[in-house]
Amino acid sequence: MAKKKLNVGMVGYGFMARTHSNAHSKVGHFFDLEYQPVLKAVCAPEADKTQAFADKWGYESIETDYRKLVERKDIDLIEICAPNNLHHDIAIAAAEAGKMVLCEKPLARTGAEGEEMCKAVEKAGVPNLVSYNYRRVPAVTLAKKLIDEGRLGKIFHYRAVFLQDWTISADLPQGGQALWRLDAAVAGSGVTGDLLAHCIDTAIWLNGSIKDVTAMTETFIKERMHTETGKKQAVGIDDACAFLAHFQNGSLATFESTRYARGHKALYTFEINGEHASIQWDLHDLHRLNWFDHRDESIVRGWRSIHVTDSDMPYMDKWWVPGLQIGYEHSFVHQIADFLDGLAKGKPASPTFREALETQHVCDAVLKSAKTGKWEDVSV
Ligand code: SOE
Repeated sequence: MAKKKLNVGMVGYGFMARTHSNAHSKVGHFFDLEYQPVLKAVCAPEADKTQAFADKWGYESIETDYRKLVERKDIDLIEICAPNNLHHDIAIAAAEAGKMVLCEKPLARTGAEGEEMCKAVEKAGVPNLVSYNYRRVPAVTLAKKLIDEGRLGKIFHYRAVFLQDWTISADLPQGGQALWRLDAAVAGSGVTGDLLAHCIDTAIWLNGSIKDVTAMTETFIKERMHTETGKKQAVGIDDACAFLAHFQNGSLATFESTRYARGHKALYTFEINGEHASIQWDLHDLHRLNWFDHRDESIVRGWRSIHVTDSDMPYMDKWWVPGLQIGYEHSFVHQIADFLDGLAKGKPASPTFREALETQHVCDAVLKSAKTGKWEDVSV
């Protein structure tokens, strides 16, 4: 049967636009879906770079103004892979033009911006999704299944870290195309919105809502040259952040993130300890889930490392044969597959803008607590 076409208008041509474009190109080869994405247009202000991206990934056309892109009749889905300060305006313009919206994480710079974006997509009634890709790493999806089946019993502890080391040099400028993540005006925050947002999204998905937090942040390099002004400017982002939290279900959490952990490029790990069992996951070994079950007979009890590749594991029947693992980029393929499947079934994929707003509220409470030095409730 001929597939329905879903015409994609991509905003951005950076790292995330590559992950999303790759996912669109691959999804139809591996998943049987009613919809097939068509790479219609890519949009960014720099025409030459945008054209080069279009040529490389097979986009049919380019735009240099997102307002023109969202008005185009031949576009169904606007995908926002632009810096965080643009998410709000592009998402609202897209929703008002009746387009579906897929937005890279974090949803917005603040909860207030995110709330306006939620209202816009809800008023327009357009399908929407925020890209928290790690949920769709099969081992993480398996963790969700094990928890939902009650195999861990009552959850006591949730522990997450996301460690990097790429901003240690004081010579690194802030701002501009490659380094906007260091510019608070553009990014909204530092590691809190960029890295902890991933940890928080996974945590809420696996273990439910977070009630309150107490946090500390640090900016180790206080001034950096700004790429756009050429001047030294105060650094407004958090280079490191650690916080404690209570979940609504009574469990306790610790979260830590930094871009100053020498030796770590993207060490995202979480561990969950329940009454009967514990699980551990590590992005550097993303196809494995570690599992300890106290109910095992004592002489064989111990941590086991589940190689998540068999065809009865989440998403794995779509790929190779048991024993052959997949990687980071596949989480984006799974994301678009779930989004397209949700469209066909009229059942939205998660997290929608509204669901992802919860992560934004936790980030706001974390940054507030780092300033007040007090426990802060998470807004609902
Ligand atoms: C930052 O270096 C970054 O690219 C994040 O922006 C991504 O969301 C994360 O998945 C990897 O690290």
